[in-house]
Amino acid sequence: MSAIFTRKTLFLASLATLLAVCTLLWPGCQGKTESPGQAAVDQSAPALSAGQAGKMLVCRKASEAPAVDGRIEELWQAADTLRLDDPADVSDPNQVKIYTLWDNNYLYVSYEVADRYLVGFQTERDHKALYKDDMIEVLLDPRREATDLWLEDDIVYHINVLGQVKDDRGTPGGEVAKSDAGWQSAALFAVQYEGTLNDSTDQDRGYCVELAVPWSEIGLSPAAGQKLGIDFASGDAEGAQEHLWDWCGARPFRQPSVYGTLLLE
Ligand SMILES: [Ca+2]
Ligand SMILES: [Ca+2]
Ligand SMILES: [Ca+2]
Ligand SMILES: [Ca+2]
Repeated sequence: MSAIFTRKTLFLASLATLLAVCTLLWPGCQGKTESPGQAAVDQSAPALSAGQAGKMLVCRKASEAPAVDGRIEELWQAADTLRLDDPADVSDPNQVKIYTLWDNNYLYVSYEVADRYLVGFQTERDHKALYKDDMIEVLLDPRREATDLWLEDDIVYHINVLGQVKDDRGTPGGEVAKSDAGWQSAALFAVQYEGTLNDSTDQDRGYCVELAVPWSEIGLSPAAGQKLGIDFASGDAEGAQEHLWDWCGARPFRQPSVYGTLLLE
């Protein structure tokens, strides 16, 4: 009995190791292996205002417009990247890689998320519980006012694994609790996932999100040297458990005073 148990234990341990390695090496929605991303704190950047935490990510100009189809094509490899892995002390934290690009029409952001257990329920736009699904967030303070107010120009896009969005923006009073989900973005987005949703009996691979925000939506005319206040976040649902984390440590996330900077090059 114990020998059988030992063989079974060894088999399960080997299987777990193999799956862990597969997860680590998952090349995402692009069909090829790639090198890991890099942290994006630019030490050579000019001093930022007190409200800016000093985190910076360079956003390079796209050689051509990516197809917003949830697949990270070759041209994204020109982007500087940011790792935003789940910091929670769990056995298999989600591994998240973020890319940004821009052209004259859009700001592009993509997320590549390795997630062993895919969870998603909300198919209704602006559903209040969408953040409880596996999902990503992009939070923008376009004018870099860097205040604790969530004002009319401040926008957050939540996009879940099912490809649904909760998009909302601040109000003149700046109260976080009054963020206006009735506002509807014209951004383009798409999601592809690999695995089985809401089924914990197997091991999933993850999902990819592509988002294209029209410059007209955030009131900016893009040019090299342009800076935006930005935060990136992600949420991992794992059965009854759920983790939310972000790049800048903003609490609540709708707190532009601690956002980092996206610098167009
Ligand atoms: Ca694409
Ligand atoms: Ca998950
Ligand atoms: Ca909305
Ligand atoms: Ca599954």
